Amino acid sequence: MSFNTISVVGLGYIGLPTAAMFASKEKKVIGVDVNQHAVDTINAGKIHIVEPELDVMVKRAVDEGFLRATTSPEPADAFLIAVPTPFLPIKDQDSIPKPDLSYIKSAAKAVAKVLKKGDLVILESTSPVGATEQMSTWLAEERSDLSFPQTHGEDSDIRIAHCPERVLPGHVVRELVENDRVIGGMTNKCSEASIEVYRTFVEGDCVVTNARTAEMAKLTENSSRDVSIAFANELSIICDKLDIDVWELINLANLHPRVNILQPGPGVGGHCIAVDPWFIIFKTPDESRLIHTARQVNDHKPHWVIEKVKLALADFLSKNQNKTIKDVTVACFGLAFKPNIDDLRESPALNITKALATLNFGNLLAVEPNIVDLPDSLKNDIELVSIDSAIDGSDICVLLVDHAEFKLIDKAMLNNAIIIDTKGIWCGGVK
Ligand code: SAJ
Repeated sequence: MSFNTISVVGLGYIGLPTAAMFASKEKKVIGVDVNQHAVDTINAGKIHIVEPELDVMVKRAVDEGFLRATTSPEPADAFLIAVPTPFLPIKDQDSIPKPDLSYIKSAAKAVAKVLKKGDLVILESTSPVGATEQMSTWLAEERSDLSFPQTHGEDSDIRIAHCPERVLPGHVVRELVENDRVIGGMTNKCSEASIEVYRTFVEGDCVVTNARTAEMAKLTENSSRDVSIAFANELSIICDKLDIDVWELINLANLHPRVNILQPGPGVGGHCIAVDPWFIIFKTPDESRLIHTARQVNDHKPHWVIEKVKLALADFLSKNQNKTIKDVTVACFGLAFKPNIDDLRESPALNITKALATLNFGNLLAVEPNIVDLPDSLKNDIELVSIDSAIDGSDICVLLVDHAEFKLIDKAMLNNAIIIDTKGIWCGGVK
Protein backbone atom coordinates (compact mmCIF):
# COMPACT_ATOMS: atom_id res chain seq x y z
CA MET A 1 0.00 0.00 0.00
CA SER A 2 1.16 3.50 -0.57
CA PHE A 3 -0.66 6.60 0.55
CA ASN A 4 0.82 9.43 -1.46
CA THR A 5 -2.20 11.68 -1.58
CA ILE A 6 -4.06 12.29 1.66
CA SER A 7 -7.30 14.20 1.98
CA VAL A 8 -8.33 15.75 5.29
CA VAL A 9 -12.03 16.61 5.44
CA GLY A 10 -12.81 19.31 8.02
CA LEU A 11 -10.05 21.90 8.47
CA GLY A 12 -10.69 22.96 12.06
CA TYR A 13 -8.72 22.62 15.28
CA ILE A 14 -7.80 19.00 14.52
CA GLY A 15 -8.05 18.67 10.74
CA LEU A 16 -5.84 21.62 9.81
CA PRO A 17 -2.89 20.72 12.07
CA THR A 18 -3.16 17.11 10.87
CA ALA A 19 -3.17 18.22 7.23
CA ALA A 20 -0.16 20.47 7.86
CA MET A 21 1.64 17.60 9.58
CA PHE A 22 1.27 15.28 6.56
CA ALA A 23 2.34 18.13 4.25
CA SER A 24 5.45 18.72 6.40
CA LYS A 25 6.42 15.13 5.54
CA GLU A 26 6.01 15.97 1.84
CA LYS A 27 2.75 14.11 1.32
CA LYS A 28 0.41 15.69 -1.18
CA VAL A 29 -2.47 16.90 1.00
CA ILE A 30 -5.90 18.00 -0.17
CA GLY A 31 -7.77 19.78 2.60
CA VAL A 32 -11.54 19.95 2.27
CA ASP A 33 -13.90 22.27 4.13
CA VAL A 34 -17.38 23.59 3.41
CA ASN A 35 -16.31 26.98 4.80
CA GLN A 36 -15.12 29.05 1.82
CA HIS A 37 -13.44 31.57 4.14
CA ALA A 38 -11.35 28.80 5.76
CA VAL A 39 -10.40 27.42 2.32
CA ASP A 40 -9.38 30.85 0.99
CA THR A 41 -7.43 31.67 4.16
CA ILE A 42 -5.48 28.41 4.01
CA ASN A 43 -4.76 28.74 0.29
CA ALA A 44 -3.32 32.18 1.08
CA GLY A 45 -0.91 30.42 3.49
CA LYS A 46 -2.71 31.71 6.59
CA ILE A 47 -4.81 30.14 9.35
CA HIS A 48 -8.32 30.87 10.64
CA ILE A 49 -7.84 29.33 14.11
CA VAL A 50 -5.47 30.02 17.01
CA GLU A 51 -2.89 27.32 17.71
CA PRO A 52 0.82 27.90 18.46
CA GLU A 53 3.27 27.03 15.61
CA LEU A 54 0.47 26.16 13.20
CA ASP A 55 0.72 29.39 11.19
CA VAL A 56 4.35 28.70 10.23
CA MET A 57 3.58 25.09 9.30
CA VAL A 58 0.61 25.96 7.12
CA LYS A 59 2.45 28.79 5.34
CA ARG A 60 5.34 26.51 4.54
CA ALA A 61 3.08 23.65 3.41
CA VAL A 62 1.14 25.92 1.07
CA ASP A 63 4.23 27.77 -0.23
CA GLU A 64 5.98 24.48 -1.01
CA GLY A 65 2.90 23.15 -2.78
CA PHE A 66 2.17 20.20 -0.48
CA LEU A 67 -1.10 21.56 0.95
CA ARG A 68 -4.07 22.86 -0.99
CA ALA A 69 -7.62 23.46 0.25
CA THR A 70 -10.90 23.08 -1.61
CA THR A 71 -14.62 22.95 -0.84
CA SER A 72 -15.35 19.57 -2.44
CA PRO A 73 -13.44 16.27 -2.19
CA GLU A 74 -11.04 15.15 -4.91
CA PRO A 75 -9.57 11.65 -5.41
CA ALA A 76 -6.96 10.64 -2.83
CA ASP A 77 -5.52 7.42 -1.35
CA ALA A 78 -6.64 8.09 2.22
CA PHE A 79 -9.41 10.31 3.62
CA LEU A 80 -9.34 11.53 7.22
CA ILE A 81 -12.65 12.91 8.41
CA ALA A 82 -12.35 15.48 11.23
CA VAL A 83 -15.72 17.25 11.17
CA PRO A 84 -17.72 18.43 14.21
CA THR A 85 -20.04 16.04 16.07
CA PRO A 86 -22.27 18.43 18.03
CA PHE A 87 -25.58 17.73 19.77
CA LEU A 88 -29.07 18.42 18.55
CA PRO A 89 -30.83 21.16 20.53
CA ILE A 90 -32.21 19.78 23.81
CA LYS A 91 -35.93 20.01 24.59
CA ASP A 92 -35.49 20.84 28.28
CA GLN A 93 -32.65 21.10 30.79
CA ASP A 94 -33.22 17.57 32.11
CA SER A 95 -33.16 15.73 28.79
CA ILE A 96 -30.09 13.86 27.54
CA PRO A 97 -28.53 15.54 24.49
CA LYS A 98 -28.65 13.54 21.24
CA PRO A 99 -25.50 13.46 19.05
CA ASP A 100 -25.85 15.08 15.64
CA LEU A 101 -23.96 12.97 13.09
CA SER A 102 -25.13 15.02 10.11
CA TYR A 103 -21.65 16.47 9.47
CA ILE A 104 -20.18 12.96 9.29
CA LYS A 105 -23.02 11.91 6.99
CA SER A 106 -22.47 14.84 4.60
CA ALA A 107 -18.70 14.29 4.63
CA ALA A 108 -19.21 10.58 3.87
CA LYS A 109 -21.59 11.31 1.02
CA ALA A 110 -19.18 13.85 -0.48
CA VAL A 111 -16.14 11.56 -0.13
CA ALA A 112 -18.06 8.58 -1.57
CA LYS A 113 -18.22 10.29 -4.96
CA VAL A 114 -14.43 10.13 -5.42
CA LEU A 115 -13.64 6.78 -3.71
CA LYS A 116 -11.74 4.10 -5.62
CA LYS A 117 -10.76 0.51 -4.82
CA GLY A 118 -7.94 0.37 -2.20
CA ASP A 119 -8.79 3.68 -0.52
CA LEU A 120 -8.81 4.14 3.24
CA VAL A 121 -11.37 6.26 5.12
CA ILE A 122 -10.56 7.17 8.73
CA LEU A 123 -13.04 8.83 11.07
CA GLU A 124 -11.16 11.06 13.55
CA SER A 125 -14.13 13.01 14.93
CA THR A 126 -15.07 12.16 18.52
CA SER A 127 -18.20 10.05 18.07
CA PRO A 128 -20.68 7.81 19.87
CA VAL A 129 -19.97 4.09 19.71
CA GLY A 130 -21.14 2.73 16.36
CA ALA A 131 -20.56 5.93 14.35
CA THR A 132 -17.71 4.45 12.29
CA GLU A 133 -19.86 1.48 11.25
CA GLN A 134 -22.66 3.93 10.45
CA MET A 135 -20.26 6.02 8.32
CA SER A 136 -19.25 2.89 6.44
CA THR A 137 -22.93 2.11 5.80
CA TRP A 138 -23.47 5.64 4.43
CA LEU A 139 -20.47 5.20 2.11
CA ALA A 140 -21.77 1.82 0.94
CA GLU A 141 -25.22 3.28 0.20
CA GLU A 142 -23.58 5.73 -2.20
CA ARG A 143 -21.22 3.23 -3.87
CA SER A 144 -22.78 -0.16 -4.64
CA ASP A 145 -19.89 -0.77 -7.08
CA LEU A 146 -17.39 -1.00 -4.18
CA SER A 147 -17.28 -3.43 -1.26
CA PHE A 148 -16.97 -2.39 2.41
CA PRO A 149 -15.76 -4.14 5.61
CA GLN A 150 -19.25 -4.61 7.12
CA THR A 151 -20.17 -6.96 4.26
CA HIS A 152 -16.82 -8.19 2.87
CA GLY A 153 -14.51 -8.19 5.93
CA GLU A 154 -10.80 -8.40 5.11
CA ASP A 155 -11.54 -8.63 1.37
CA SER A 156 -13.28 -5.26 1.15
CA ASP A 157 -12.30 -2.75 -1.54
CA ILE A 158 -12.42 0.12 0.94
CA ARG A 159 -10.75 0.14 4.36
CA ILE A 160 -12.46 1.90 7.29
CA ALA A 161 -11.12 2.85 10.73
CA HIS A 162 -11.70 5.09 13.72
CA CYS A 163 -8.55 6.79 15.01
CA PRO A 164 -9.56 9.40 17.58
CA GLU A 165 -7.50 12.54 18.12
CA ARG A 166 -6.29 13.11 21.69
CA VAL A 167 -4.33 16.34 21.45
CA LEU A 168 -4.52 19.14 24.00
CA PRO A 169 -5.51 22.55 22.56
CA GLY A 170 -2.46 24.81 22.75
CA HIS A 171 -0.08 21.86 22.38
CA VAL A 172 -1.53 20.28 19.24
CA VAL A 173 1.57 20.41 17.05
CA ARG A 174 3.77 18.62 19.60
CA GLU A 175 1.12 16.17 20.79
CA LEU A 176 0.17 15.08 17.25
CA VAL A 177 3.71 13.77 16.89
CA GLU A 178 4.40 12.49 20.41
CA ASN A 179 1.08 11.04 21.64
CA ASP A 180 0.31 7.34 21.27
CA ARG A 181 -2.45 6.70 18.77
CA VAL A 182 -5.41 4.32 19.10
CA ILE A 183 -6.02 2.62 15.75
CA GLY A 184 -9.49 1.08 15.46
CA GLY A 185 -9.81 -0.67 12.12
CA MET A 186 -13.07 -2.41 11.15
CA THR A 187 -10.73 -5.29 10.13
CA ASN A 188 -7.01 -6.00 10.64
CA LYS A 189 -6.20 -4.79 7.14
CA CYS A 190 -8.00 -1.53 7.89
CA SER A 191 -5.82 -1.10 11.00
CA GLU A 192 -2.62 -1.95 9.12
CA ALA A 193 -3.42 0.63 6.44
CA SER A 194 -4.18 3.27 9.09
CA ILE A 195 -0.90 2.63 10.89
CA GLU A 196 0.94 3.15 7.62
CA VAL A 197 -0.76 6.53 7.21
CA TYR A 198 -0.11 7.76 10.77
CA ARG A 199 3.48 6.51 10.81
CA THR A 200 4.16 9.38 8.38
CA PHE A 201 4.49 11.68 11.39
CA VAL A 202 3.45 9.89 14.62
CA GLU A 203 6.39 8.99 16.87
CA GLY A 204 4.24 7.55 19.68
CA ASP A 205 2.96 3.96 19.62
CA CYS A 206 0.12 3.05 17.25
CA VAL A 207 -1.97 0.61 19.30
CA VAL A 208 -4.47 -1.52 17.41
CA THR A 209 -8.04 -2.29 18.48
CA ASN A 210 -11.42 -2.42 16.75
CA ALA A 211 -13.48 0.61 15.71
CA ARG A 212 -16.04 0.40 18.54
CA THR A 213 -13.37 0.12 21.24
CA ALA A 214 -11.44 3.03 19.71
CA GLU A 215 -14.60 5.16 19.83
CA MET A 216 -15.18 4.20 23.45
CA ALA A 217 -11.50 4.75 24.36
CA LYS A 218 -11.69 8.42 23.40
CA LEU A 219 -14.96 8.91 25.29
CA THR A 220 -13.55 7.08 28.29
CA GLU A 221 -10.46 9.29 28.49
CA ASN A 222 -12.47 12.49 28.62
CA SER A 223 -15.20 11.05 30.87
CA SER A 224 -12.56 9.85 33.30
CA ARG A 225 -11.22 13.40 33.55
CA ASP A 226 -14.75 14.81 33.92
CA VAL A 227 -15.55 12.40 36.77
CA SER A 228 -12.24 13.25 38.49
CA ILE A 229 -12.89 16.99 38.21
CA ALA A 230 -16.44 16.47 39.51
CA PHE A 231 -14.96 14.82 42.60
CA ALA A 232 -12.75 17.88 43.15
CA ASN A 233 -15.67 20.26 42.55
CA GLU A 234 -17.89 18.35 44.95
CA LEU A 235 -15.13 18.44 47.58
CA SER A 236 -14.87 22.22 47.17
CA ILE A 237 -18.57 22.64 47.96
CA ILE A 238 -18.42 20.23 50.91
CA CYS A 239 -15.33 22.02 52.28
CA ASP A 240 -16.96 25.42 51.92
CA LYS A 241 -19.80 24.20 54.13
CA LEU A 242 -17.41 22.67 56.68
CA ASP A 243 -15.07 25.70 56.70
CA ILE A 244 -12.09 23.73 55.42
CA ASP A 245 -9.62 25.03 52.82
CA VAL A 246 -10.16 22.60 49.92
CA TRP A 247 -6.79 23.40 48.32
CA GLU A 248 -4.90 22.55 51.46
CA LEU A 249 -7.06 19.44 51.85
CA ILE A 250 -6.28 18.23 48.31
CA ASN A 251 -2.57 18.90 48.77
CA LEU A 252 -2.63 16.81 51.93
CA ALA A 253 -4.62 13.95 50.38
CA ASN A 254 -2.33 13.94 47.34
CA LEU A 255 0.65 13.24 49.58
CA HIS A 256 -0.71 9.70 49.72
CA PRO A 257 1.20 7.67 47.10
CA ARG A 258 -1.97 6.33 45.46
CA VAL A 259 -4.17 9.45 45.54
CA ASN A 260 -4.17 12.11 42.81
CA ILE A 261 -7.14 14.46 43.12
CA LEU A 262 -7.55 17.10 40.39
CA GLN A 263 -8.28 20.78 40.98
CA PRO A 264 -11.71 22.34 41.58
CA GLY A 265 -12.72 25.36 39.54
CA PRO A 266 -15.73 27.40 38.38
CA GLY A 267 -16.99 24.46 36.25
CA VAL A 268 -15.77 22.41 33.31
CA GLY A 269 -15.53 24.04 29.90
CA GLY A 270 -14.12 23.51 26.44
CA HIS A 271 -15.36 21.39 23.61
CA CYS A 272 -14.33 17.96 24.86
CA ILE A 273 -14.43 17.12 28.57
CA ALA A 274 -17.85 18.70 29.14
CA VAL A 275 -19.24 17.20 25.93
CA ASP A 276 -17.89 13.70 25.31
CA PRO A 277 -19.41 12.01 28.39
CA TRP A 278 -22.85 12.72 26.89
CA PHE A 279 -22.02 10.36 23.99
CA ILE A 280 -21.77 7.53 26.52
CA ILE A 281 -24.78 8.65 28.55
CA PHE A 282 -26.90 8.92 25.39
CA LYS A 283 -26.12 5.34 24.31
CA THR A 284 -26.44 3.74 27.77
CA PRO A 285 -28.46 6.08 30.03
CA ASP A 286 -29.42 3.47 32.62
CA GLU A 287 -25.86 2.19 33.01
CA SER A 288 -24.03 5.58 33.02
CA ARG A 289 -25.09 6.71 36.48
CA LEU A 290 -21.72 7.93 37.76
CA ILE A 291 -20.77 9.60 34.47
CA HIS A 292 -24.16 11.35 34.34
CA THR A 293 -23.94 12.56 37.94
CA ALA A 294 -20.41 13.89 37.33
CA ARG A 295 -21.73 15.95 34.41
CA GLN A 296 -24.48 17.35 36.63
CA VAL A 297 -22.01 18.16 39.44
CA ASN A 298 -19.69 20.00 37.04
CA ASP A 299 -22.54 21.82 35.29
CA HIS A 300 -23.90 22.94 38.68
CA LYS A 301 -20.61 24.54 39.78
CA PRO A 302 -21.04 27.85 37.86
CA HIS A 303 -24.47 28.33 39.52
CA TRP A 304 -22.87 27.76 42.90
CA VAL A 305 -20.23 30.43 42.14
CA ILE A 306 -22.98 32.88 41.12
CA GLU A 307 -24.73 32.22 44.45
CA LYS A 308 -21.44 32.94 46.25
CA VAL A 309 -21.26 36.33 44.51
CA LYS A 310 -24.84 37.09 45.55
CA LEU A 311 -23.96 36.22 49.16
CA ALA A 312 -20.88 38.46 48.93
CA LEU A 313 -23.08 41.27 47.65
CA ALA A 314 -25.51 40.85 50.56
CA ASP A 315 -22.56 40.87 52.95
CA PHE A 316 -21.14 44.04 51.38
CA LEU A 317 -24.48 45.86 51.50
CA SER A 318 -25.11 44.88 55.11
CA LYS A 319 -21.74 46.38 56.04
CA ASN A 320 -22.29 49.48 53.88
CA GLN A 321 -25.87 50.42 54.60
CA ASN A 322 -25.64 53.75 52.78
CA LYS A 323 -24.94 51.91 49.49
CA THR A 324 -27.12 50.11 46.93
CA ILE A 325 -26.20 47.55 44.26
CA LYS A 326 -25.71 50.48 41.87
CA ASP A 327 -22.73 51.57 44.00
CA VAL A 328 -21.06 48.16 43.80
CA THR A 329 -18.21 47.31 41.38
CA VAL A 330 -17.53 43.65 40.62
CA ALA A 331 -14.41 42.50 38.75
CA CYS A 332 -14.21 39.06 37.10
CA PHE A 333 -10.68 37.79 36.56
CA GLY A 334 -10.55 35.49 33.50
CA LEU A 335 -13.03 34.66 30.75
CA ALA A 336 -11.30 31.79 28.90
CA PHE A 337 -12.28 28.15 29.46
CA LYS A 338 -8.91 27.30 30.99
CA PRO A 339 -5.63 29.01 31.91
CA ASN A 340 -3.30 30.77 29.48
CA ILE A 341 -5.41 30.44 26.33
CA ASP A 342 -7.65 32.92 24.48
CA ASP A 343 -10.52 30.48 23.81
CA LEU A 344 -13.81 31.78 25.23
CA ARG A 345 -16.02 29.06 23.77
CA GLU A 346 -17.99 26.91 26.24
CA SER A 347 -16.31 28.77 29.08
CA PRO A 348 -17.79 28.59 32.60
CA ALA A 349 -15.89 31.80 33.44
CA LEU A 350 -17.58 33.64 30.59
CA ASN A 351 -21.00 32.21 31.45
CA ILE A 352 -20.64 33.25 35.09
CA THR A 353 -19.61 36.76 34.01
CA LYS A 354 -22.60 36.98 31.63
CA ALA A 355 -24.95 35.84 34.42
CA LEU A 356 -23.49 38.44 36.78
CA ALA A 357 -24.14 41.10 34.13
CA THR A 358 -27.89 40.46 34.51
CA LEU A 359 -27.73 41.38 38.22
CA ASN A 360 -27.21 45.06 37.34
CA PHE A 361 -24.23 45.95 39.49
CA GLY A 362 -23.06 49.55 39.21
CA ASN A 363 -20.00 48.30 37.31
CA LEU A 364 -19.15 44.86 36.00
CA LEU A 365 -15.52 44.69 34.90
CA ALA A 366 -13.72 41.76 33.28
CA VAL A 367 -10.01 41.09 32.86
CA GLU A 368 -8.82 38.67 30.21
CA PRO A 369 -5.11 39.14 29.44
CA ASN A 370 -5.25 36.78 26.44
CA ILE A 371 -7.66 38.83 24.32
CA VAL A 372 -7.49 42.41 23.10
CA ASP A 373 -11.20 42.89 22.50
CA LEU A 374 -14.48 41.36 23.64
CA PRO A 375 -16.75 39.66 21.11
CA ASP A 376 -19.44 42.16 19.93
CA SER A 377 -22.18 40.14 21.66
CA LEU A 378 -20.64 40.89 25.08
CA LYS A 379 -19.65 44.52 24.67
CA ASN A 380 -22.96 45.91 25.98
CA ASP A 381 -22.84 43.95 29.22
CA ILE A 382 -19.18 43.66 30.16
CA GLU A 383 -16.32 46.17 30.25
CA LEU A 384 -12.88 44.70 29.45
CA VAL A 385 -10.21 46.36 31.59
CA SER A 386 -6.58 45.92 32.65
CA ILE A 387 -5.58 44.05 35.79
CA ASP A 388 -4.72 47.32 37.56
CA SER A 389 -8.05 48.95 36.71
CA ALA A 390 -9.92 45.88 37.93
CA ILE A 391 -8.12 45.78 41.25
CA ASP A 392 -8.45 49.50 41.79
CA GLY A 393 -11.84 50.31 43.29
CA SER A 394 -13.55 46.92 42.97
CA ASP A 395 -15.71 45.88 45.88
CA ILE A 396 -15.92 42.21 44.91
CA CYS A 397 -13.16 40.36 42.97
CA VAL A 398 -14.13 37.01 41.42
CA LEU A 399 -11.16 34.91 40.28
CA LEU A 400 -12.42 32.56 37.57
CA VAL A 401 -9.33 31.39 35.65
CA ASP A 402 -5.84 30.73 37.01
CA HIS A 403 -4.01 32.63 34.28
CA ALA A 404 -0.28 33.13 34.90
CA GLU A 405 -0.78 36.93 35.08
CA PHE A 406 -3.23 36.61 37.99
CA LYS A 407 -0.82 34.49 40.00
CA LEU A 408 1.59 37.44 39.98
CA ILE A 409 -0.90 39.85 41.55
CA ASP A 410 0.25 41.13 44.92
CA LYS A 411 -2.42 39.84 47.32
CA ALA A 412 -1.94 42.87 49.58
CA MET A 413 -3.49 44.99 46.81
CA LEU A 414 -6.74 42.99 47.07
CA ASN A 415 -7.19 43.59 50.78
CA ASN A 416 -10.15 45.92 50.58
CA ALA A 417 -12.26 43.81 48.27
CA ILE A 418 -14.35 40.73 49.04
CA ILE A 419 -12.60 37.89 47.20
CA ILE A 420 -14.21 34.85 45.65
CA ASP A 421 -11.34 32.72 44.43
CA THR A 422 -12.57 29.67 42.50
CA LYS A 423 -9.03 28.47 41.70
CA GLY A 424 -7.34 28.96 45.06
CA ILE A 425 -4.48 31.16 43.85
CA TRP A 426 -5.09 34.25 46.02
CA CYS A 427 -6.57 33.18 49.28
CA GLY A 428 -6.13 29.46 49.34
CA GLY A 429 -9.59 28.87 48.06
CA VAL A 430 -13.25 29.78 48.04
CA LYS A 431 -14.12 31.39 51.36
N1 SAJ B 1 -10.25 21.54 34.67
C1 SAJ B 1 -10.54 21.66 36.04
N2 SAJ B 1 -9.70 21.05 36.92
C2 SAJ B 1 -8.61 20.32 36.54
C3 SAJ B 1 -8.34 20.19 35.14
C4 SAJ B 1 -9.19 20.82 34.24
O1 SAJ B 1 -11.51 22.31 36.44
O2 SAJ B 1 -7.89 19.82 37.42
C5 SAJ B 1 -11.15 22.20 33.68
C6 SAJ B 1 -10.44 23.26 32.82
O3 SAJ B 1 -10.36 24.49 33.49
C7 SAJ B 1 -11.36 23.29 31.61
C8 SAJ B 1 -11.84 21.84 31.48
O4 SAJ B 1 -11.57 21.23 32.74
O5 SAJ B 1 -12.48 24.13 31.84
C9 SAJ B 1 -11.17 21.05 30.37
O6 SAJ B 1 -9.77 21.33 30.33
P1 SAJ B 1 -8.67 20.18 30.14
O7 SAJ B 1 -7.34 20.80 30.15
O8 SAJ B 1 -8.92 19.10 31.13
O9 SAJ B 1 -9.02 19.51 28.73
P2 SAJ B 1 -9.26 20.04 27.21
O10 SAJ B 1 -10.74 20.09 27.00
O11 SAJ B 1 -8.48 21.24 26.87
O12 SAJ B 1 -8.62 18.79 26.38
C10 SAJ B 1 -9.07 17.47 26.64
C11 SAJ B 1 -7.85 16.53 26.82
N3 SAJ B 1 -8.28 15.25 27.36
C12 SAJ B 1 -7.74 14.73 28.48
O13 SAJ B 1 -6.91 15.30 29.15
C13 SAJ B 1 -8.26 13.37 28.89
C14 SAJ B 1 -7.14 16.35 25.49
O14 SAJ B 1 -6.08 15.40 25.60
C15 SAJ B 1 -8.14 15.87 24.42
O15 SAJ B 1 -7.50 15.67 23.16
C16 SAJ B 1 -9.18 16.92 24.28
O16 SAJ B 1 -9.87 17.03 25.55
C17 SAJ B 1 -10.13 16.51 23.16
O17 SAJ B 1 -9.98 17.00 22.02
O18 SAJ B 1 -10.97 15.62 23.39
